[in-house]
Amino acid sequence: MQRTHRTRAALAVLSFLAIVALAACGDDSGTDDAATDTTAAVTTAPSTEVACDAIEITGAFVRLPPAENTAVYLELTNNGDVDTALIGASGDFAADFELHEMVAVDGVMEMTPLDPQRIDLPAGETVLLEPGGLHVMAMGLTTELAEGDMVTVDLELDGGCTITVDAPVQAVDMPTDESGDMGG
Ligand SMILES: [Cu+2]
Repeated sequence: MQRTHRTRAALAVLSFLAIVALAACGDDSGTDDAATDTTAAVTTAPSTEVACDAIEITGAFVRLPPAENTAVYLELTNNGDVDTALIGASGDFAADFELHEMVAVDGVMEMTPLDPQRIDLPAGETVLLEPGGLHVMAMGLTTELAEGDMVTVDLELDGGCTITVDAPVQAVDMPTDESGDMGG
């Protein structure tokens, strides 16, 4: 599945390049602006697809909910050569999802929504969402979750594609309080 997708993307890139090459050959009458626009449009679409395809997600899990909110943790690796970002999440087990980070407020670590809602995934790098750090907050659970249950989380990447991951519910020893008592 993955491979087919990737192959198709590669073919798309190749055919786009072929079209650009043909256009370039036939275009010697000095319409430079038009040629530049075509090239820009062509490179945008395939590279976005490649960026999403290159994201590898490992170790996803959901914290055993202590309250009506919980957090999703995972590791994202960008195996591609295009920078991208995690810009949102969704799922059917909670009403709202937000990207959160932990920050020190008067010497106490508190979680806060990222502003903007964006976790950069630079090409070739791995970004860890872990207890005490970045996490996907799931607020207003719509399902009672027990240890060992599996939930599905859709991760939205910059460029408009979504990666779906299965995450088991696990009890977590928290280094800090992320119990969701943040008034929202
Ligand atoms: Cu949070």
